[in-house]
Amino acid sequence: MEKILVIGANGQIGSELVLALSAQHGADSVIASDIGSNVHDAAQYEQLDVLDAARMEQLIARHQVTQVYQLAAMLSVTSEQAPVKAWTLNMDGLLNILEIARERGQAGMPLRIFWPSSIAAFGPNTPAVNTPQTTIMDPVTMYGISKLAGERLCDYYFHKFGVDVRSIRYPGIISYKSPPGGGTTDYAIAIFHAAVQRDCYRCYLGPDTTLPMMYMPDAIRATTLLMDAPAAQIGVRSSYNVAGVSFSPSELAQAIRRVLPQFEIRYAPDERQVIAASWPQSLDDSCARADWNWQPQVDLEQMTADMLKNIAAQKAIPLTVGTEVRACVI
Ligand code: AKB
Repeated sequence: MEKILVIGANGQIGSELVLALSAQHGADSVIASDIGSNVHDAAQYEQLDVLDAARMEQLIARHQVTQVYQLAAMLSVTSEQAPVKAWTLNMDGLLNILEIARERGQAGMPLRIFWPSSIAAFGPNTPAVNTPQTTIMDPVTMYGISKLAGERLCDYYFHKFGVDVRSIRYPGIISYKSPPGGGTTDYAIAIFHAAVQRDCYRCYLGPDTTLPMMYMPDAIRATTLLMDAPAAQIGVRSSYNVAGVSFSPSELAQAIRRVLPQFEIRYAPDERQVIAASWPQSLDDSCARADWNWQPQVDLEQMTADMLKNIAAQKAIPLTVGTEVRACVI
């Protein structure tokens, strides 16, 4: 029986991953952990600071953990505000779990590790359209630099010590259950909240800034598909490109307008535009497709309809066509 530890379980991806893993393996098999309290009422919860390697090791031993999803990290925008803190958290958090996996593997108690990389690991000299799996990587943000270094660490621990570590370069993840925190792609969630509240949306990226994105159900499926694949099928030990949908703010606004024709958007690009401009527009994910049968299922129209419906239900606001929008102040 698998025993699964999710570190960073209070975050946008972690909170939904705990639910999906509990449905798949049973709630008894999943231990949620984060630095704070059990905000999502996980059935089993342990407080854990990812920088506390001794406690991490103790929890893994006590629960006889076989798989760890190490999701605790600072995202692109918050990392630019505190680069040294971001480097420490993002790198030491990963290194702690890789070292524990190395030691346990040598003692005959192997751990399977998942660690998220990001499209931020690419940079301005990376081919932006249909970005290949293996290509130039010259990230210009501290977040991206930590992701690229993390990918190299994962590859190193697999080849040098046989640690079964697996990773995905997540695009921007769109979801409605838990808010994202401090990312450049967060506009693509905030826009739906504005649309439902009948607010005009002030977008901090320019209208044509195309970025790779993915709806949360696809992101969770990609993650568990990769972790469930036999080790022999995992040909990439740094991190896999996975593609969902690519769109720009103006294309997303048009998709929202097909449901709510009154929706309005204005553009006021800020420093996040520089980050977004250094990232790919779309990804070639043929390696993930070939190695572990990855296929996205949700397109822009389906995602838009589902986001609007669920956010409207959460806020108890009816999705009414033609309702007046508050004036745009820019
Ligand atoms: C961010 O915007 O920082 C993240 C990411 C693309 O990794 N969503």
